[in-house]
Amino acid sequence: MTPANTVLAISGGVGGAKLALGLERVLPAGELAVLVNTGDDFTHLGLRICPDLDTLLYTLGGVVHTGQGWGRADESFCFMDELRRQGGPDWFLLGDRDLVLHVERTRRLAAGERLTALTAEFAQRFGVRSRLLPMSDSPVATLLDTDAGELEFQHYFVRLRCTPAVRALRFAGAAQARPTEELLNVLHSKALQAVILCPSNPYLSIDPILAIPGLSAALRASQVPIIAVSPLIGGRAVKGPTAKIMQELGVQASPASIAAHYAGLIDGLVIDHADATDARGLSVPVVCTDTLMSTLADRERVASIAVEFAATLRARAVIRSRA
Ligand code: FO1
Repeated sequence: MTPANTVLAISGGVGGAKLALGLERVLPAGELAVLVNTGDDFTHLGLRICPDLDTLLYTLGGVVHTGQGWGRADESFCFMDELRRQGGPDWFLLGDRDLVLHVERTRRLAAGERLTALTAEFAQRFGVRSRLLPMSDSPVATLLDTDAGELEFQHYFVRLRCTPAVRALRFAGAAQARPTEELLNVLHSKALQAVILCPSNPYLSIDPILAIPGLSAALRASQVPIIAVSPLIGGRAVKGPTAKIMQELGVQASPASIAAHYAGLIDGLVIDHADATDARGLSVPVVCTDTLMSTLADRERVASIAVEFAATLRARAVIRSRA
């Protein structure tokens, strides 16, 4: 059953998790569901690793390394030290505690369990009050066509530190992937009040989700406001390669480009004051605020603004005709 007044946040990793935490704290308990990108997932050292799901688990579970925004706060690296000593691949850091999730997930997936079901169980064990919903139970892989050849996401993002220039992206497996029953129940529920696209990278983190046909269609058919929080501040990304990728794809890093990217999907856009002058004449209603989420108070404030914005659009019945 979908609890009354559910808000669905759509998130990638670090940036999205910050807003998701704010939303969890300003909404009544149990009223947040988070739809999470799994296009970053990969198999490494024989382990199935789901970085964005784990970032959400750790952030909402209160155990995240706050400086990094991913991984665990109270972590040790005996496994990595030994792996390095044995000449194993050491470019992707796996902490000893973090490793447990990857080992357990790999074992349980191999035994036939669904990613959604085991994520729900992990979330419960971490004391997470919100529902974490992977975008699909079947694997989807974000692949980047770059000037260094085609790269799997983590090789581009972590091993090569986003240095290669991106020419195009594709999401292998997305066309065959199906949204889960749990996610469709939320999207079809009368209890759903709003959908909030977190300030995650539209190309790397949100597009893989929208590439799943049944999911994109269900979102577009929903009769609740869909708003996005822009990942840009003054034409730059707070963290990560959003602005760099936009430039490489020949798109100006501006609110207008974010609105155009989500055209036909969103009903409103939250942008930073620093981008206010670039926001004139946008095709959707805009709310300007300070979107930098350094502190917990910032996260709660941006979350409240997003929830109130969606409520205003709902009251005014501003639901765009979605393509
Ligand atoms: N990000 C890094 O920049 N370096 C790492 O070594 C690294 C390891 C890692 C291990 C587990 C995990 O769940 C996430 C990890 N991340 C690491 C973060 C992650 O790969 C990216 O931030 C996301 O995929 C982008 O959202």
